[in-house]
Amino acid sequence: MTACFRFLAAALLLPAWLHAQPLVLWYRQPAAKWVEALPLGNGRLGAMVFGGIARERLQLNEDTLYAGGPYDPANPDALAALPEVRRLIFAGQYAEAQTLIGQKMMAKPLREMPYETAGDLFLTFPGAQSATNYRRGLDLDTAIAHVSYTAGGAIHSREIFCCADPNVIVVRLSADKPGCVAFAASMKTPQRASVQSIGGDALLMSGTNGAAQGIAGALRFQARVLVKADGGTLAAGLDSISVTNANAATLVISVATSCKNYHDVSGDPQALTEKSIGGAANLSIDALRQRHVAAYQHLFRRVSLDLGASAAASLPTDERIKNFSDGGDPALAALYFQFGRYLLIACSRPGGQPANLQGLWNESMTPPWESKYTININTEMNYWPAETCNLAECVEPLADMALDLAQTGARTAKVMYGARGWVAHHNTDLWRATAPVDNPKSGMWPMGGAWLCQNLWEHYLFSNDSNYLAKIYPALKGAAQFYLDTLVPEPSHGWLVTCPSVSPENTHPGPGKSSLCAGPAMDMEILRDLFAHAGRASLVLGRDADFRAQVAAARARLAPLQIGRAGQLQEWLEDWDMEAPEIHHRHVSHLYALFPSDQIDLRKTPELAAAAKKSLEIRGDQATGWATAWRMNLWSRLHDGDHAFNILKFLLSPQRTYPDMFDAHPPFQIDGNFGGTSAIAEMLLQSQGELELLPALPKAWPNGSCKGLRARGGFEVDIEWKDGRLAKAAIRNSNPDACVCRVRYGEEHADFDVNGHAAFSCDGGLRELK
Ligand code: FUC
Repeated sequence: MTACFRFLAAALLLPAWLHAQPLVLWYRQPAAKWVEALPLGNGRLGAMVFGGIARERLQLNEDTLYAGGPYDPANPDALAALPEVRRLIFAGQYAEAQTLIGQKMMAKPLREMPYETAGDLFLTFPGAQSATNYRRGLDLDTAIAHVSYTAGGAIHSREIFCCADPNVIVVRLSADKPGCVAFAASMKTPQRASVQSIGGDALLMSGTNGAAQGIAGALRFQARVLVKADGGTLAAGLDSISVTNANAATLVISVATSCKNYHDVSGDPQALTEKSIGGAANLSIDALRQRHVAAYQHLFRRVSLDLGASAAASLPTDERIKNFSDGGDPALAALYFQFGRYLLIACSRPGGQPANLQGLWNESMTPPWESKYTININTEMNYWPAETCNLAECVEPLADMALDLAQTGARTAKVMYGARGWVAHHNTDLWRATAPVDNPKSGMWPMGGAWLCQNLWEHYLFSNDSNYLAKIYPALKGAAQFYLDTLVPEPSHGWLVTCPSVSPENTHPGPGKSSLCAGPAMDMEILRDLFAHAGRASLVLGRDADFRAQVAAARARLAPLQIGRAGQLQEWLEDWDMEAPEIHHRHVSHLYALFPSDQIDLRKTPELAAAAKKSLEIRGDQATGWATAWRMNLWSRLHDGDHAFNILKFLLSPQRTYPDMFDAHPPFQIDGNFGGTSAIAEMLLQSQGELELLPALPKAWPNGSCKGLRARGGFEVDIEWKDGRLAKAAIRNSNPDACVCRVRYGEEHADFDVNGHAAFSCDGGLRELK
């Protein structure tokens, strides 16, 4: 056989779904590990699809299935200890402060509730031990996972998708010859639950969640699987359903808990699962697929990205990840970018929970860091790509969570600090716990809620939606009020600072090997944003003039950004950076001002930008998954595309990306995916003030195009570039109030009146195309 003929033969055997290649993750073998399985989700339900030949495993999640029940962990001893803790910190007795915080100020219980798996659906295929032409994959354009292979003389196909309405996971099994579909379906779970078959064609799992950290389980849950066969025989066992000699079969899966919200667990999982299954039962597979694809593509297809193609793109995804750092596969970076968008659509949609540390995919009862919300970076990073990558709707669950935290955090503010407003520390969970957890070194950070407010503000900047602003205003105002009541003047300059606090998780070299301190740079940066945004919101909404004056006055007294003796941006009030025990620490908290905030800017604050660059150089490029992705965003803001691309080579290598493209902290944590997606968008378009085209285009992507990225002010942008230079751009305006847009490309800039739509060319000057 000639090579060409072999190629053609192989191409002819390819299943149809594999032809949509630029947007397909695919593999030549089933998943052997969980991080090889492919994720599906509709914002509430999730499934990891393994694609086994003799046995398919669908690991299932529902985004409210956490341990425990409503609880309030605020420690009433904290308030009395607070003055002494502050005195110790200002006296430099950090270790003593840490001990006292450990005794008096930490949450009870000390850890939050874990997010847990619902269990597994297994499909066993009798006699199907070996197969040829095996392929499995995930088509990002349709959000459908596929498995296909030849066995027993027939080509077998599996299609799995997670439909938003009705809220179900759908599995379709078919073969190219009649009567060849045979399998047995069963379920298993580590939860306190039982499984039985019901009605002759369905499985029902019912159970209750468990206790954790002494907090009793308060949730009931159910999972249902309806099996429909086309031809053949359907038979029910005690806890299984089998199908033999069918032409095809469809399984519809629903999971629900009794969680209505963080303080109400009176929901009815039976009614919910029956309703979802009922909504799907009478729809044909084609109708279900059509509904799913239409709803998904409404979000996904807003953005396209072409960074160039090469022969490497025809390899399976796991092999491409191994080779990416060689530099010859720009299309893998585009796939990674779109995978991040896919994941956000799959794990964060209106009405559901926000994306947690693992999005919504977790196979364990005791996952790393409880797979909940770490709000000293990770949850915020999850939403970095939402606005720029045109998925603004996906932010809604985050805004809803912040509004919940404003409720629970009001009690924590009062009980622990005697303050108005609300506060959340470095973690939260389904039950919206807000007190400091784990240990003082990481937990005693009263800024988690304030940082979330920055994400919320971004949503306003991209939309200019004043109804939305009115909705989030109580959260902005309450967060600001907390700091008006709790900031204290530091003894040397009288600057207003947080105390006690930490620069997230980084030990400083002051006495006592502690991270406890007053007024770390990040806190000051977050507060500069919060006070500005809360003040601006009150102005736009025409409310609370006194409050506006108060936040402006407090803002002016915050400790300033300082440049240290190595030319670096100081992480703490003291010039400690160069003696810090972990000089390459993963968190780059003080660089918040450069990204995600815009307080440091290459053009507007060049000295501070140079200091931030110095800090970044000192920290180094390689860290945990999310920390690597943060560095990539930062280098993009410094307009160094080649540096950002070099970091991507590490992020998109097997060291930081699993075969299914999930980010490796390690272990799996989804923030790195979202941070990486955001960074690629930042390389192509930025909009802090001006709408800047290709601010950090690396040499590795000389030709390409993107469509549908979004800029602050409500603009949508298409860009085309050739030989490393901008060729053409088009800007659409979805906000009729803001028509004039300042566009920048390198040193050139021009103002355009974008009334609806404008297109530009750039061949030695930004010019409008009439
Ligand atoms: C923060 C990080 C860790 C990890 C955890 C979930 O504490 O410092 O690296 O990502 O969150």
